[in-house]
Amino acid sequence: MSLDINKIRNDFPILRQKVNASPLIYFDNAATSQKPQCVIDKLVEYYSGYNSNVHRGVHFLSEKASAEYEKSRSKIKAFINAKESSEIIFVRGTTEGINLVTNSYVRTFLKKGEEVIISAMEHHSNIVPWQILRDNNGIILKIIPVNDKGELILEDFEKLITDKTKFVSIVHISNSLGTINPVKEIIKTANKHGIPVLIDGAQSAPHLKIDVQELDCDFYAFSGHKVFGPTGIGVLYGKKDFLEKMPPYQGGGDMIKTVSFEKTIYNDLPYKFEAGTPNIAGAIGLGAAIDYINEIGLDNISEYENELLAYATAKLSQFPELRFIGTAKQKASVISFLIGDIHPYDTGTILDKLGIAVRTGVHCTQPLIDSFGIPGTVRASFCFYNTKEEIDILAEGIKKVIKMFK
Ligand code: 7TS
Repeated sequence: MSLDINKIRNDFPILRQKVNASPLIYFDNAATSQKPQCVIDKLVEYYSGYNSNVHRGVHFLSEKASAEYEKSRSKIKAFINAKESSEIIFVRGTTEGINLVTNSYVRTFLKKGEEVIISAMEHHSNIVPWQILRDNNGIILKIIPVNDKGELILEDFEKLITDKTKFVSIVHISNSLGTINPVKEIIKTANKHGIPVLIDGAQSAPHLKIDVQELDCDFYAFSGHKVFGPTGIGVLYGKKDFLEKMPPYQGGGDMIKTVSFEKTIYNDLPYKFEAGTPNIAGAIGLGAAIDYINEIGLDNISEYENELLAYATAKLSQFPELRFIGTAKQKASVISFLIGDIHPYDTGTILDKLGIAVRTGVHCTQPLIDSFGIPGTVRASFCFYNTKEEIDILAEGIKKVIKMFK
């Protein structure tokens, strides 16, 4: 099936505007994606129709809000094919999902001197929480290296595993290079050694069909705002067996059954991990975003985005001055590049003058970018509402940048 891109673009009001007198070309989808009207409408519907706290009132509005909130949880369960809705924890985003696991599971069950493996292409949110544990609890952090194409060196992964290795946490798709990691293989290897695995799905949930049971990962985290939903909402999936034995991450309302000064009984899953009033509007909006993705179909989305990636790669290859950073065999629709020795910030600023939004810098993956010996990259990340015509305009922009700096 080919997508009706004009119809799709019409669903995104933000795309109709001009920036610096040119039609907006939004190529910063890896940072956050734009929101379709149905998601915006759902937020307005909640706030204007049934704004109320969840799981508390017997009154009409609270029951309606609670039902919609839980309906979203069921949609997310189906979206990633979790076994049960209670395995879906609402969090702020990928960052909070990872911090929940490090603070609850790892802090409780790993002892000083035990090892955690991450990779050299992690986002800071899958590095720093582990470093905090290393510095406070004495765990040891080991890093899977990356080759010069931006692929994980898998042979080294097995070599890093010892009988002290107790956790693996890996990014599914690199936000700065677009590399799609062979996470299924990594999970299989780790499981063979009885090691739990967390997958950072921030960049995979918007682009690939995810089946957590098929992957057999123990945890999977993603952000609502990258899957066309609101900001401030995200998901941590965890296998029930793990979540059951983990202590709460935060204490407060809703995560308890009974409280006395002597003893508190915690609530059942998933509420044990949802202390306080949650982002109700965000969760309900995320449900609408998932309906929208399902309507288009993730297989159709992946197919079209692969077409955009191939087109852009061919188009930008015409410039001998342009150097691609990240040339993995398996790639998602992200192109990171440098033009000669022009600073990425300068390229980004000139492209912005033409209405083209790209991200420049280290993309919260400083160790990875440092390993290439560069100050940063210009990153164009594509999504299903982008077009080949927009990529042509990017190529024209790059031509201008080259001319200006000659
Ligand atoms: N992991 C990956 C792979 C990411 O790309 C990001 C955000 C995060 C974790 C953190 O997600 P958050 O929603 O909790 O902030 N990545 C980017 C980016 O590439 N540009 O801006 C944010």
